[in-house]
Parts: sequence; C-alpha cells; structure tokens
Amino acid sequence: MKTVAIAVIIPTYNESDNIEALAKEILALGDTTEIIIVDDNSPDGTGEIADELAKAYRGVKVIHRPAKLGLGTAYIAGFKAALAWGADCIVTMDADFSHHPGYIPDLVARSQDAQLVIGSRYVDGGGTVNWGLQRRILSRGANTFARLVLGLKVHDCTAGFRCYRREVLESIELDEIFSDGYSFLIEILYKCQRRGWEIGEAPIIFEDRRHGASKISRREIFKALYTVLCLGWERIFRRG
Ligand SMILES: Nc1nc2c(ncn2[C@@H]2O[C@H](COP(=O)(O)OP(=O)(O)OP(=O)(O)O)[C@@H](O)[C@H]2O)c(=O)[nH]1
Ligand SMILES: [Mg+2]
Repeated sequence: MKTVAIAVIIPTYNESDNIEALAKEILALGDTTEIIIVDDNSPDGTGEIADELAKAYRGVKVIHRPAKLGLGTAYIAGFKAALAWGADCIVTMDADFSHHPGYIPDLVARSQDAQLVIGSRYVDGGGTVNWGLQRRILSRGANTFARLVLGLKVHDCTAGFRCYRREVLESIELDEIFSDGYSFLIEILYKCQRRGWEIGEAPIIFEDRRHGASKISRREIFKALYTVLCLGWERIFRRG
C-alpha cells in the first residue's frame, strides 16, 4: 500500500506546558508524519519551544504569526503549508491533550473510506471526561443548534480533532471562509457537506486539558452563534 503522508496541524496559544510532550508522542507514531505548529506569538514562550523542537526533529515545522489572530486563520495557515508540503491527509488537533494522539492512526485509516473524518464525542463509544455541567450543556447546545439550522449530519460539529483528505481542502476556497475563530470548524464542515464529501465520525474520549487555560471566550460563543445564523440565511437563499 502507498504510504500516506500525514500533516498534523496544531494551533497554539500559551501551550508551553503541553507542546513538547504532545509533539514527541505524535512523532513516535511514524516518520511519514509532519507536525505543523501554528503559534500566535504566545506570551508564555510556546513559540520558542516549538523552534527548539523544529531544530531537533526534521518532522516539526513552525509557523509564527505576530499576534493572536484566531483559531480559524491559524488552521488556514496550517492547511496551506500542509498542502504545499504534499500531505495526503491533514489532521487538526488541540495542543492540550484533549485530543489524544493515539487516535490519529484510526482517523487516518478511516479517511480511506470517508474524505473527512471527525473525532467525535457524540457517537457510540465517544464521550467526555471531567467536564462540568455548564460545559456539557454548551457543547450539546451548540451542536444541536448547528445541526438544526444548517442541516449538518454529523453529531459533533464543533470538534477540532479531524482528518481531512487533501482533495477536500483543495475543493474549498480557504480564503473565502469568513470565520476567524472557533466557528471556523462549523463553517468548513458546512462547506464540506455542501460539496458532497463523505463525512465519517470516529469515536474519541475527549479529556479536559492537562495544563493551561481555555481560550474560548464569551465573545467566541456569540461569534459562533452569529456565524451559524449567517450560514443558515445563506442556506435558505442558495438552496441546492
Ligand atoms: N494559533 C492560535 N491557536 C489558538 C488560538 N486560540 C486557541 N488556540 C489553540 O487552539 C486549541 C484549542 O483551544 P482551547 O482553548 O484548548 O479550546 P477548547 O479545547 O475548545 O477548550 P478547552 O476544552 O477549554 O481547552 C489549543 O491548542 C489552543 O492553544 C489562536 O487565536 N491562535
Ligand atoms: Mg482545549
């Protein structure tokens, strides 16, 4: 079988306690994997740690951006670099160990049958641990809302642990995506479904972050709500 070139994109903002251990676990998965860290000038020195990793390991690349420009645009920068590098599969994941690297081989294997595979908390065998009631309600509510308004078929629309086949990203005008933050995940999923790509879900257990603080603000939640409503509006007027 042809070897699959895998790029793993990790957006980081203040992940100095996580990034080194995570990168080492991913590198241990095999030498066809390239890690692309997209750091937004983290004040805690994550970018410098990433540079050290890039010096020590051929499979690590770093994209430095001047300031916190948002999760969505960080993914886009990573996607462009991964496509230019020649990746067949592009995996996205958080830096905080909520997305365990041990699931990467399963996501990649399933991407032979579905062009986009979501590491899903909301299918049989998936779930969350150490999540408070408020967090559970927020996540479930966001998913139900996005599914209803946009007709999304997958059960975990806000998951950041994904494996995209190269052709999926090539089919989307990345620069036309208007979400710069967390709602990027819903917007690109919606575009993938509209393009007719096969989208699968693989169960994952999502663990609360090991170190550091969450970057989801109230503002990001309202922006996500707004994005879903805008896309829903567009869906009504551009049916089909
Ligand atoms: N480059 C970049 N990375 C970001 C930005 N915002 C968040 N991140 C990273 O994106 C990933 C997801 O952010 P988190 O704060 O962990 O969000 P979350 O996992 O949905 O929330 P928690 O469960 O509370 O951790 C982490 O690796 C962050 O460091 C950003 O503006 N720029
Ligand atoms: Mg997280």
